[in-house]
Amino acid sequence: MATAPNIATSCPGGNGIVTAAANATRVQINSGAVIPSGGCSVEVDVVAAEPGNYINHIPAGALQTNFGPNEEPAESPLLISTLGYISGKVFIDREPVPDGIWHAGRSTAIAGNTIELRSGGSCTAGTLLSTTTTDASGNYFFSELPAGTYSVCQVEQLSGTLNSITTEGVINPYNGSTGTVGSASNPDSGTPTSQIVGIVLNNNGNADEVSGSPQNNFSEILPARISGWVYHDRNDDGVRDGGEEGIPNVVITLTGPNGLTKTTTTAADGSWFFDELPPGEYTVTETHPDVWGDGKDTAGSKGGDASTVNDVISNITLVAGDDAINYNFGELLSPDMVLTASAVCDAGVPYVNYSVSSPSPFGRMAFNAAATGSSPAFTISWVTTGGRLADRASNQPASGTLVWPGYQEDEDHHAIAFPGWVLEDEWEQVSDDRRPDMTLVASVGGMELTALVTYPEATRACAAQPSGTFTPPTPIAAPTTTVWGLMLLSALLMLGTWYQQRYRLRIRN
Ligand SMILES: [Ca+2]
Ligand SMILES: [Ca+2]
Ligand SMILES: [Ca+2]
Ligand SMILES: [Ca+2]
Repeated sequence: MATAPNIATSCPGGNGIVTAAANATRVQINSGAVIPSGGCSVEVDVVAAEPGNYINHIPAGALQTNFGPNEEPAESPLLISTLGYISGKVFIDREPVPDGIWHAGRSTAIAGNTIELRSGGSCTAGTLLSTTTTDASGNYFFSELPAGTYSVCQVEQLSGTLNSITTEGVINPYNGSTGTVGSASNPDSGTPTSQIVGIVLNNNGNADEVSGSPQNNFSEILPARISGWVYHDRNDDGVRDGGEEGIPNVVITLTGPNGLTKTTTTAADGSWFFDELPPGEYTVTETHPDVWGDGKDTAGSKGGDASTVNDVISNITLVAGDDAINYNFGELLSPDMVLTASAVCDAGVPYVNYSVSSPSPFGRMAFNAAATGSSPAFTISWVTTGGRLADRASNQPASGTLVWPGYQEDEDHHAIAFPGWVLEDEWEQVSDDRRPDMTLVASVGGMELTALVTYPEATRACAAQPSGTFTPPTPIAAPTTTVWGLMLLSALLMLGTWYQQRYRLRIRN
């Protein structure tokens, strides 16, 4: 047994159930321990006085347990060499502050990770001498090395982990041989993901007696994640309650350790996240969406300071593997943004004039930001009293005029359809959810303003003329099919009010 034996066991109860003393020749699992079905393993370091190839042999019957002796013999090979070696471990460091040190019971071994041994002091320039993979305990081992300079190179990062501390090993001399520890790093290029280069193993004048270098360790960490929402805090309590919708397209910036800066925008549901984060202290900053009134900000599951600076949540400490949620920015309807809308009739055509406005400086700024530029930002929707979306126009200015949905003209701007009227030999009124009332919804930056508007007149031609001046919008494209009777009707309509009064309008039940 090696001095200060390095014990590891998968048996229930952990390392404490194993007795293995320095220089002893015997390992014991203490009385009272339970061996699970399928067995468990005990690992210890062993030493030998003379170099050579040994087979550790446990004959049948030599292993005594309360349930009887082992029925089959067991063998484990052991090579004792005075040539050089380089070894180490690959593992997940789960300490709150990662230290790159293997902690039995807390760290997790990474098995099957590929490690290359290259000649000289570079993982990119050195000749590949050997490749191995870590065993179930995360250990790798290159042995039988002559004196020389070597580098060990971790080729790939285990999926789902981030680089943490890579540690150069120590030099174990043999009979006065010397050596120099390597230089550990995680190259910025990512090729290889981690390396310990320039490990010098010297002999002592005898080519067969070379120093070794154990504990060249690669530690990794689980990344952290942080997420939250930007939402309409309808009751202004700083809590994202049911029915409080998210606000999309809001810019969120994350700053963190070592100059880390990341930016994202909220999704359609108002959510945002950053992942693959190293441990450290973070700050989340919201770029406040102009058209909204500002609401309360709240730190989430891993704490932080949401009260010192508006729209900033700072002092968020993330440790490896953390999933920090609910870092939320609540917003309010801009109190001084209003939508006004009124229905008008002009030359027999039903229109709505709408306007989004604001008397206050903040509101005007928001309003101007949305209303100007190459693509005005307002979306105007028509919603029936039954909740049906009847029409929608995007990229509209903050004020304008829209034709009532259901009205249509031909290419000569003659009316060929009205909401609630059908032409069957003569115009007949039918039920239509686009009349008499509709809700006009102006949407901008995720905020919705609404106004109820009433069809200007119950007649198809909305005959009562409004007062004031009015500029009609660009005509709507006419249907492709032209009906002769319809054209005649249109021609008659052009003759004016006198003809309009001649049409009999029949109300159908
Ligand atoms: Ca690594
Ligand atoms: Ca709320
Ligand atoms: Ca805000
Ligand atoms: Ca705020």
